[in-house]
Amino acid sequence: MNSIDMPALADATPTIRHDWTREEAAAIYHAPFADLMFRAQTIHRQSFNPNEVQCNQLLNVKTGGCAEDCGYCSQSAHHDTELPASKLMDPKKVIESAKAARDAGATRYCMGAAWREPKERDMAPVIEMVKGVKALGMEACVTLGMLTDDQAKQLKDAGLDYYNHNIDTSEEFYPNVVTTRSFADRIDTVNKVHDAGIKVCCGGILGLGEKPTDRVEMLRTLANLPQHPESVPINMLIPIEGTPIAETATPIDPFEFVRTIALARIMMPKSDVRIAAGRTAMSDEMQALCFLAGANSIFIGEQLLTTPNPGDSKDRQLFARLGITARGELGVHAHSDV
Ligand code: SAM
Ligand code: DTB
Ligand code: SF4
Repeated sequence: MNSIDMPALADATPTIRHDWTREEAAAIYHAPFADLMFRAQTIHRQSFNPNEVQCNQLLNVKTGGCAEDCGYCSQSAHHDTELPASKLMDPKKVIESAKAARDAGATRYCMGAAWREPKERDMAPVIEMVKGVKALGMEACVTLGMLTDDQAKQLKDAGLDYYNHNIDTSEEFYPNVVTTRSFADRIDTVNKVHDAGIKVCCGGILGLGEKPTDRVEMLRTLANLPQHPESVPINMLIPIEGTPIAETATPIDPFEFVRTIALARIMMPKSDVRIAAGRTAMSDEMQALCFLAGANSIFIGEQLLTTPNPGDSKDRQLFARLGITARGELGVHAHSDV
């Protein structure tokens, strides 16, 4: 392993670049672990309080029956996962759940719908959800599949803060994961979201059977976009029975996961980097290494979209043991009038 350049002291300003080469990104990913962690942690401290973690709560507002064939997903109509499909939730119920999440420490509420793309008639209820979440003082995020420019504008006008749309893996490996859309389709929607003035949440999944190069290239694609996604979720595959990828994939080495987090932090110094799905299968020590590598965001609560998450009491214990606090917590009393 070859050592890599170390950054300037923690009070320096990070350099924001959009011209990372394959070779430099790969050299960082494969550097000796101590060098990689030191570089990532130093860069992390230039922009963030390393003892704060931003907390998000997910809710699946429309479950199952999705027309896309993402090989990892419980909600694709192409796989026999025994997940019952449901209609779009009542916005009032969604807003009630958002209020509970805010009181548990979440500052952002992320609403997911298992759609290839929203239909025009879906926009009004989704907009009502976004406005309701905003009225609680929380940031609002939705993930609805592909968008038109007009739909992106409608969401922006409703006050939407973030749109989640992942590229999941490298362009080269992408056809092994999804065949009903292309990598270029994904980038196209990401660009539309950005052009509408909405912040971009875009990341991927590890443990699909991809190679280290695919992880590096996925992050290099994001880091070389004209603007870095403001939020970068890194999911660890949750194997779902009945999905093709669950049958072939083998669990990722935890150090490879941590290296990916570190590379995201180094190449996108000012973005929030999230340990997204998969924390129920991670040890506390692995999560602590992710935070040291520059992760500064998680999903809280008992449930992700269709699968379990560690839950608040476990996360509270972890935060207490590591001296971490939730960033910008709104609390039960901050908005007692709502
Ligand atoms: N339908 C929307 C879309 O594809 O953009 C939104 C929902 S989709 C479930 C959001 C992301 O969750 C996926 O891009 C993937 O990265 C992650 N994800 C889905 N199923 C997962 C699984 N079984 N394990 C880990 N991550 C998963
Ligand atoms: C993201 O990158 N991960 C979240 C969110 N964005 C929408 C979803 C994780 C889903 C995990 C599998 C499930 O619960 O179905
Ligand atoms: Fe549909 Fe999203 Fe699941 Fe793909 S990841 S099948 S687009 S819900």
